[in-house]
Amino acid sequence: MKLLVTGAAGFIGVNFVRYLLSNTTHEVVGLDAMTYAANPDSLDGIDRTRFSLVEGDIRNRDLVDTLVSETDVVVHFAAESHNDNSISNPEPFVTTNVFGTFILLEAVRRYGVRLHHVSTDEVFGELPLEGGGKFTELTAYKPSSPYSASKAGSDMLVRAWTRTFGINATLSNCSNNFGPYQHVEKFIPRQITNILQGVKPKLYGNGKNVRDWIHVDDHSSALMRILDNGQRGETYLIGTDGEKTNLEVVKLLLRLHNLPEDWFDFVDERPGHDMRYAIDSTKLRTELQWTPISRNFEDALSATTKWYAENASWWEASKAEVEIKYLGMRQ
Ligand code: NAD
Ligand code: TDX
Repeated sequence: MKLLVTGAAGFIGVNFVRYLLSNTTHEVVGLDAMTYAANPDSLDGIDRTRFSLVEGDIRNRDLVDTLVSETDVVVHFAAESHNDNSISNPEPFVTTNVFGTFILLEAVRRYGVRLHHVSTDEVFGELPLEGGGKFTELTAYKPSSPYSASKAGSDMLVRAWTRTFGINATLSNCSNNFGPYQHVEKFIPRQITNILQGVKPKLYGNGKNVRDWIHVDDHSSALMRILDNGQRGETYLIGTDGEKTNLEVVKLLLRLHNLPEDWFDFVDERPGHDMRYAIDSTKLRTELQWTPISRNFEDALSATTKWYAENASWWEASKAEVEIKYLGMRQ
């Protein structure tokens, strides 16, 4: 089988491509615009006999048409993905996440190609800290940020194209990923690389916000299961019951580095900051018999920390740019 993976040079895309090449005999073509979020070094060592990368934009109708016409399945990761960026400059979020998904949908409709659309739990908005239950496939959409609104828009387009045009699509909404190759603008890599550079971790607001962490390899295995057994038109929520406050994550990172547990700064709050996310993945586990690897969060975080310590050349240049950007954003 031949898969077209959009966003293949980004964090989850590159981990998924590596997972696919190790666990299947599929051929993979990656499509990536190589924005600031993509790092060409992430593709080092990937078996090029079964993988090739096309540098291009999902908003390019002719390019997308040609690539989709030559593929069996599209797995769509490409997106602008960072909430803070969506607050300072929302436009590419609308054009890539909404319009880009529209271009892909029209192409899969034209050529009768299967699509899996990768989305986020943020489309559901926030849960309260206490007594809010968890998100399920039936939770109503209530996005808070320009990022989550643009992802919600893309999900809605996928659902409409499935119902009205009968395209063969599935959709998944996953919780917060962590692992190797994640851009240093994101919470966990930012704090790890701060510590590695002798800088205190930075917590927004009061640090009590909760995220439901999943290792990126569990996201990949869930996507594989959906590609193999998912039912046309269905949505699946992906998560591994990994709720932690941001403060807990920072304290754990400090402990892993033998630093005092109060060695961090509180900085300005993120506007519109969602309080809590939590995924109920019962449908995926029961209907598709998906089981994540049972990982200890502390061990997985420690392995991720080790990866960043051993791969400083992968992140140092973008770290400098990111911290300049954050300086202008909040203190
Ligand atoms: P990322 O920002 O690391 O990677 C996104 C990739 O898409 C980059 O390589 C970028 O160059 C590419 N891209 C951006 N605009 C493009 C365009 N117009 N045309 C072609 N390529 C373009 O993001 P990520 O964290 O790997 O997220 C991947 C997908 O998973 C996104 O759709 C995101 O919404 C979703 N998701 C992410 C998380 C998470 O925790 N990171 C959780 C759930 C869902
Ligand atoms: O320096 C920081 N300090 C801090 O306290 C940063 C960068 C973040 N935070 C907080 C904000 C969030 O509560 O940490 C939490 C996680 O922040 P992000 O890594 O920016 O993730 P989040 O906003 O939760 O969104 C992520 O998960 C869902 C991904 O970026 C999205 O692409 C995905 O859809």
